Amino acid sequence: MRRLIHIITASLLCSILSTCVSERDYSPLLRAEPERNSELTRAPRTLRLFYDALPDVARSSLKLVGPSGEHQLRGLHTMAADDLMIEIMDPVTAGDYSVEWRTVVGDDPTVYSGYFNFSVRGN
Ligand SMILES: [Cu+2]
Repeated sequence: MRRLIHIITASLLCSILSTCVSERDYSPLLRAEPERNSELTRAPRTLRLFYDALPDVARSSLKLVGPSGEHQLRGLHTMAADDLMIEIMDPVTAGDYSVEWRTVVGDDPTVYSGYFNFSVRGN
């Protein structure tokens, strides 16, 4: 009996681990504005991220970090196009930026997170 429990536990653990491994590369993020790894000539006023299902705004967050630190963002919402959108409050100057996101989409209870970069070119 003890041995059987051990086998069941071991196989359960394996299936949990393999699920983790296979889902590690998966990201619900499809595209973004500004685009991932893009080089912009005009400073963005908003961030908009598109996912493969409707994000739960209450369980989502966005963060913008630039050369002068973390930017103040306002009004996280969805336009109901499987997106998250937020307004950038303070000026976006030339430099490298990273967008950090965290969200729950559709019926999937998993909290996904990730980040991407873009840069703004000075004149
Ligand atoms: Cu909007």
